Amino acid sequence: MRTRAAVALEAGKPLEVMEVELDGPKAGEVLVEIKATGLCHTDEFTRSGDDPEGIFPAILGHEGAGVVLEVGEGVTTLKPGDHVIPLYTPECRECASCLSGKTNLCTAIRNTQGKGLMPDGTTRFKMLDGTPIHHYMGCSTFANHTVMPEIALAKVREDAPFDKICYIGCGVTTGIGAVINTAGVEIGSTAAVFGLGGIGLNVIQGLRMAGCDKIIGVDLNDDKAEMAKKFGMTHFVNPSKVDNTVQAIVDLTKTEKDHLGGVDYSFDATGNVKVMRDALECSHRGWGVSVIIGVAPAGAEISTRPFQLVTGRVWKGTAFGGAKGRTDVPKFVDWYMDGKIEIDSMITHKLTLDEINHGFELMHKGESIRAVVEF
Ligand code: NAD
Ligand code: AHE
Ligand code: ZN
Repeated sequence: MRTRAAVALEAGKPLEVMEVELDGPKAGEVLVEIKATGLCHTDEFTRSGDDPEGIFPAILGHEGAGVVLEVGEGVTTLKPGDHVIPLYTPECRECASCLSGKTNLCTAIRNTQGKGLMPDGTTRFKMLDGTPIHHYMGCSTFANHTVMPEIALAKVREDAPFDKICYIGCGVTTGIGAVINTAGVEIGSTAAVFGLGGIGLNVIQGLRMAGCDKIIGVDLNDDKAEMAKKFGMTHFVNPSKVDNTVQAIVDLTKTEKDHLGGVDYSFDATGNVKVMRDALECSHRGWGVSVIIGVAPAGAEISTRPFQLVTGRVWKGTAFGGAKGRTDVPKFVDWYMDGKIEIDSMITHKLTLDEINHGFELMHKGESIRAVVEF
């Protein structure tokens, strides 16, 4: 079939919206009509050329929602008409990782996914001249139609609006999941969140749900503070306006009984390795846990004095908020529909596919939280 997609032809170039050819689903695969997709900073990271796994030409996008149109041979858990959210972290329920009970990082198809291919090692997308186009994160939601493995689709309720629940495909689940699954934040904790964008705001929302007492937001952009306050931020630090960001956070958490200070939990949602260091070092001696969410460019490395860890701080990372997609994503959709989590106000811009590059401009200018393309 033919469909319309925004294609990343080369690193660093704007996406080009065009008609592409899409082959139907093979065994174990599903054809999905994408109804809406969010623009996550990770799409921009890959588009820009910073991603060591970036392959071009590719159809980016991994934060979508849509409807099943057709299923391939052997597909048993989905049928045409089902509403689905694509999962860049699939859940096969059979691999060693899924069975371990210790991680959400299903390994069933990670190898081919990282090469921009379907599990059989081929691509379903091509240009009208026959040039193959790579898949991205196993999703390619910047296309009106895509083909995905059955294990990489979460079936969700049919009354949930696509233009909101697409955000659960990455940002919402990553942020809230980082708090609940990865950090395991307890009631009464203190926390610092670095980067108050589409991910950081959901970390803040998760911290409020977990019953955090003090939630310190950190961002270079003062304009991000207003929205963060609405989601539960209690204090704001702009690193460009203080001498020492770590000290500023430590000072905010000192009490009469605790002269040391430091947050119980910190989260990096910037992808900047210097910020990751600050996030670790502002966490409390003896028990502070710092969670890396941000994705850093090729070649970037984190560093700190080992003494920071010797003295009890723990450095962790999280992908998709530690969520098991087919199991957890439908629950996130229920939480949204039941009013337990807020999404609508974070979707600051709605675009058509033709306007997708404007969405990346808004991200760069710091003017959007989430821009969503509706098909
Ligand atoms: P975003 O662009 O919406 O937000 C980033 C925020 O960080 C912005 O508000 C920006 O002003 C702020 N910022 C940038 N540099 C800063 C600095 N030095 N100090 C303080 N604040 C700074 O991006 P997003 O969509 O929220 O994504 C955030 C990061 O999370 C990206 O690196 C993205 O790739 C990553 N991510 C990771 C996962 C995962 O599963 N681990 C999932 C989604 C996104
Ligand atoms: N390709 C990059 C790494 C990108 C990365 O870490 N991706 C996250 C999800 S970001 C979603 O917005 C992830 O899920 N990682 C686990 C995995 O298996 O990719 C690189 O540096 O090579
Ligand atoms: Zn993402």
